[in-house]
This record gives sequence, C-alpha cells and structure tokens, in this order.
Amino acid sequence: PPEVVTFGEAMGLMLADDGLPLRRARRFHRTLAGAELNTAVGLARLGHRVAYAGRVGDDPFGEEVRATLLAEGVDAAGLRVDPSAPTGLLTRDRDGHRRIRVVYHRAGAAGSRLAPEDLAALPLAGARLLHVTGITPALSESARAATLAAVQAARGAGVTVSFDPNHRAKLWSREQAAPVLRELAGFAEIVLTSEEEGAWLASTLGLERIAAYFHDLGARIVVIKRGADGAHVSDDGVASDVSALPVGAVVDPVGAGDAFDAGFLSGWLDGLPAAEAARRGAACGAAVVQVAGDLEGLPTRSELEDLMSETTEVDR
Ligand code: ADP
Ligand code: KDG
Repeated sequence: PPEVVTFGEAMGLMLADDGLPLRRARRFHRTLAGAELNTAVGLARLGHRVAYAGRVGDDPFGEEVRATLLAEGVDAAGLRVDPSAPTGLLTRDRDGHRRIRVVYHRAGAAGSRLAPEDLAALPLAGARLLHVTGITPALSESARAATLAAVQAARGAGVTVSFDPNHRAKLWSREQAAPVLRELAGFAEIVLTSEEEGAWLASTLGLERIAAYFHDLGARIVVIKRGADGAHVSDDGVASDVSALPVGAVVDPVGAGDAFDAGFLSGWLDGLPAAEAARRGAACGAAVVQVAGDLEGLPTRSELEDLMSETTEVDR
C-alpha cells in the first residue's frame, strides 16, 4: 500500500522560455504543474510509495498527467477523467530577478470538479500520511468538501495529516480563505507554511510566535519556509533554523515550496528528526529553483545524496 496519499488539481503549464514577460513571450516550455502533483512526484523520486487522486479532462494535458504519474511510479488509480470539462492550464513567465506573473485558465476546469466521492479511490487505510494543500479548497464547493472529508477521514483512521496552506490570492481573498485554512490546519500534525502566509494566518510576526499559533491549533511539527533564507522548524516547540543550500542561479523560483514539502515529508517518513528532514527539504527546494519547471528539477534519492554531501564537483 502507498505510504503517502494526496490529491489536488494537476494542470498543464505553459512556461515562457526566456526572460521575456508573458505578454511578449513567443516560445513556451510545455509541462505540468499543481502543488500536490509536484509533491507527489518529488516523494516518488525519493523512493516513496505515493497515491494521487484528482480529475482531469479528456484531453492531451490530462493524458500527460496520467502518463507522468505512471512514469514516476505514482499510483494513479484515483485519477479520474471528467469529460465535461478540460484540464486546467496555467501560464507564467520565468525570471530569476523580476516578479513572476502567473495567469490561470482553470476556473470550472476538471480539477475543480473534485468531489468527496472521488476520494473513495484513495487508499487511505494503511497509509502513513495524507498531504493536502489549501489550494484545493479554493477551487470549488465540492473540492472544499472533499478536502475537509479527507482530513477528517485521515484523523479517524489514525493517518498523519500534513498541510501546506499555499494561499493563492488569485483564487480567493484572504477573508474567504482564512477560516478554511485555519480549520484545515487544525487537523494537521505537520504544518508547512511560508513565512508571509504563516504570519497572516497567525496574525502575528516572528517565527516562534507563528509556530506557537499552529502548535496551539494542534500541530506537532511546524515548518516555516523562508526562500533563500532557508527554513525555521519547530518540533514540539523545540526550534531550529536550517539554512538554504547555496545555488548557482535562480532560474525559476516557483515550485520550491512543493519540492521542500516532498523532501521534508520524505525525511519524516524515514524517521529523521524534524531539523534533518528540513535539510532534505531545503536541498529539494534548491534543486528546483535552478531548473525551469516545477517537476523537472526534483531530485532522485541519489541526486539528493550528492546535493547534500556537496562533494561532486566534476564527475569524470
Ligand atoms: P514557496 O515556493 O512556497 O514560496 P520558498 O520560496 O520559501 O517556498 O522555498 C521553499 C524552500 O526552497 C526554502 O525554504 C529554501 O530551502 C528553498 N529555496 C527557495 N528559494 C531558494 C534559493 N533562492 N536558494 C536556495 N534555496 C531556496
Ligand atoms: O507551487 C507551485 C504551484 O503554484 C503551481 O504548480 C501551480 O498549483 C499551482 C497553483 O495553484 O498555483
């Protein structure tokens, strides 16, 4: 049985090729995106057994989602084709220096039609971890209901829940999102958040105060991701700071958070202390920012070992 189950909206991604803004870009790299898809593939590359559920349309992007899951060894039995809507799409530009512009073409797409009954296909019983993000409940009423039902079922089955709020301001306002994200965080034993959204949800500044807020909601482990500043970890209130790995050039910063989640959860599954797991997360995040696309830079287990040992300068 899978160790980890997750679900969400997987989309086509058209990523502008070079440093041009979206408005003027002519060449695009065609790939896939979706926070939970990214984390699922990241975990599978590190050798974990993962199952993924969601809906895609009856179209080439949907076929590519299935093919990618299968190629990566992710159990895709829970991926459903919904012929009534297309697979969602997002476009974004790519620049290590300017602000990235993301444009969604996903309203009403197949992924947003996810409903509680879809999760019957998820092999929750026997799993060690259910990973959810706050993107899915932003997609629709039925997707929100599915997300809540999933974390409740996991709780009932004694499966650990990990939660990344991943607030997406283009999908819903802070006023709409806050109560839902706080409710979901209350089901999670592991919360993985960014500093900005953590401060907002906790209505406080300061890493330790943010962590304390999520501990009060019930989380045992709180990880606050801080981009090039690394991450802050609070395990039962015991704090550690983990530095980011040095990177040559930031080619595409998007997807680092999902990669971090994959690395962190991999470490947790392997029984590492939280600070060690965060180092694995940081290595995965660093690998992803140096490559265009969300999935492309996710390391395999042996690539991760090289990254973390920093010994391989030139391999000849
Ligand atoms: P998000 O994608 O959710 O905004 P972050 O930007 O915080 O997430 O990145 C997640 C993790 O990836 C960071 O905690 C860090 O370890 C790593 N990371 C992100 N940006 C860089 C960078 N420029 N250099 C090195 N590591 C990075
Ligand atoms: O975390 C990366 C995501 O932003 C990207 O893959 C797309 O899931 C996505 C979203 O909703 O923004």
